[in-house]
Amino acid sequence: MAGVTSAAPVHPDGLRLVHSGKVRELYALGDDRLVLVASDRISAFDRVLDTPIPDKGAVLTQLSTWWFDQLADLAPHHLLSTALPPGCPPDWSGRAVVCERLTMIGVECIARGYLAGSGLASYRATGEVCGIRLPPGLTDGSRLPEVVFTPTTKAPVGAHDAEMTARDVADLVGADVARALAALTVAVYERAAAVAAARGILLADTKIEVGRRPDGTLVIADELLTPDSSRFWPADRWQPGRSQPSYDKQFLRDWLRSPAAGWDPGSSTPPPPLPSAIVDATRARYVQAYEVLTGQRWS
Ligand code: PZK
Repeated sequence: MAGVTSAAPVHPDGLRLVHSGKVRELYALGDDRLVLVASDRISAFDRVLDTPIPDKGAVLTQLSTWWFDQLADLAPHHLLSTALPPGCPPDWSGRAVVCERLTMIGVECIARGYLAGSGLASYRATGEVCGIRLPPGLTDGSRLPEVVFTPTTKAPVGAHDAEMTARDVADLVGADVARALAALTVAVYERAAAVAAARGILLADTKIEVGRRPDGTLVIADELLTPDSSRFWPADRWQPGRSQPSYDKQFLRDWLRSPAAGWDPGSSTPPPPLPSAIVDATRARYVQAYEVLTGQRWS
């Protein structure tokens, strides 16, 4: 192709970029498959940081792949292969998967067994989460009397997801699909919570993405049960009434808010570069989540 130049980003043969997220990209592979590529970029306070976290993309991809395998008998999933298709850059190895192209359902499907994050905020404001009334007296980290389905809208980039009631979901996708989504999300939570419990980990909540095949079959897609989509808490340190230590980015957020960072997350200035100690500690948390949950060493 001598003499051909383009301002568009270079993309591998046969692959067309279809979505670019904050930290991941999605390429079409022919008409009915996608390549999902996780980068080492990390986001916090709705910003993508300039400093990458080495191996983050591979750790999350491989943890997610492990979970798809653990849950394979529960429901169909979108994963087809972890082998890198011809033409892909070799540095995608370990952090790209080939998956079935689905029609995605525009609902973030969340199940909660414990109260934290936006669920806690909603409970404190109204006593309810997604229109579900919860008993009085619950606090940060409380176990819920039963697992609840607490869906949210999929907001466009820059906007925030909003709570949906069961009725909202039914109005969007129909009553039958709404019931099936709730049942699937709760079943994924229950199974994953049991797997995690055997490793000494509490699964507080999880968010799954669901798509449909042309025949209507619901299929679990995207990343599954990673620290970016779920709250995992060391069970032996669980203590309702405070924010729980977790395997997520809380550590990074705490540093970004600290005087050491010299940055105001509420400002429009870009976040500062991360010191190597913060990069290393953040990487170690992702690796630890992988190792504790899978029982395998990261290598
Ligand atoms: C799909 N996303 C979110 C992920 C991004 C955006 N199997 C599938 N079929 C059709 N669409 C999707 C999937 C999956 N997974 C996922 N958007 C569409 C997303 C990664 C990067 F930019």
